[in-house]
Amino acid sequence: MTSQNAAPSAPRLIKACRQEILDRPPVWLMRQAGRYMPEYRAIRQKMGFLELCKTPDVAVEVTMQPINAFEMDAAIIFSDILIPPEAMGMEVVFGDGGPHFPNPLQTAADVDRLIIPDPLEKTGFVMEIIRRMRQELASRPDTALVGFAGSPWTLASYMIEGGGSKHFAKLKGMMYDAPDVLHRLLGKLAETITLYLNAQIEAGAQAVQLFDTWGGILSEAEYRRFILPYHQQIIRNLKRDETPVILYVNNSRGLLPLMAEAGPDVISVDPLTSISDARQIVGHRFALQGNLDSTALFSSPQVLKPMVQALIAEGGNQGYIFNLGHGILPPTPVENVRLLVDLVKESALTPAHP
Ligand code: 1CP
Repeated sequence: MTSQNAAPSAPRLIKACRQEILDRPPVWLMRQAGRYMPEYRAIRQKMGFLELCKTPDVAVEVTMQPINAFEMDAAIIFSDILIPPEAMGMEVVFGDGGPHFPNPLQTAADVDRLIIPDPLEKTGFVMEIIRRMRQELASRPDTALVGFAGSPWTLASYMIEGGGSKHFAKLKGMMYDAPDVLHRLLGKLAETITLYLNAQIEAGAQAVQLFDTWGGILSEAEYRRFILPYHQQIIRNLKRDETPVILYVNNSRGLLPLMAEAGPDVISVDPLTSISDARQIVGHRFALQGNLDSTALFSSPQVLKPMVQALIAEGGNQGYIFNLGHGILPPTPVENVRLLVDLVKESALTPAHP
């Protein structure tokens, strides 16, 4: 993918993924639709989370809420990483304390019972959201549509622990005691996620992001065994000629070279490594995304503004996407989100081409 071959109409985010020189970086925020927005909370009063994910009309409305309110350069489809595990045959419940699986995986037989779902048959509602979103964005050709999935390791953590976890004792227990069973699960998940993301690309997702929220709990040697091969398998098998792949790993300090080995187009950097250090570590083959600390959005505008401006200057206008280092937090003040997006959009670093 060279800039000479790029379609002139590609959205700003896609141009940044291809490392084209821009007048300013694109901006979007991980988990930009959600509980910090009063419009989202109003819809959630009337509807459960899973029902929302499976009702394309409403999911499209929620996907558009941050775009209508703040005009980010990308929309991320409203869904959750735990939709594919449900399609594989696991019951998932989204409660007030976060999602959980009432019957977590414990044995080899539990893993063997999981199916590799046909993404259209079992998760057709996600593809429908994507198709409708592309129609919705037809009048905003510079706003990209981002699809996503959880990575096998992070999905396995929820499926084995039964929900969020502090120590990941069950997951690591399987890793130490029954690594072959864990590999079988990770292999099934990699196959499922490859099919799922390719279906999203076919439905119209213009970039896809792989979320490895819990990738950072492993040592480099363990990451090389239990995460990297599955990232490589997924990324190698995606239909990505025109669709960049963004890889996000939280707590990725020390793991950035291994993220690079997975071969994505974009490396999404968490808040613990500076963008300049990340660039030094991974080189210029990758665009970078990130990495404002989500809690910076709780600061006063006087404090937030110079932080955002410094990050815009550090990231630059080639191969950089402004984002947070992790998802936006529910108590985030809406006015600070507006300030952040406006600052990036006003930042024009070089004059636009005539
Ligand atoms: O109560 C509610 O309204 C539900 C809250 C909520 C929302 C808004 C959940 C439950 N999921 C989502 C949407 C979501 N989740 C999106 C799309 C929205 C957007 O980006 O605008 C995305 C991309 C996710 C991805 C996701 N879900 C991740 C990976 C990203 C990350 O931030 O690390 C993870 C780990 C999940 C699991 C999950 N789903 C929901 C919660 C509260 C959690 C975290 C559970 C935990 O504590 O481990």
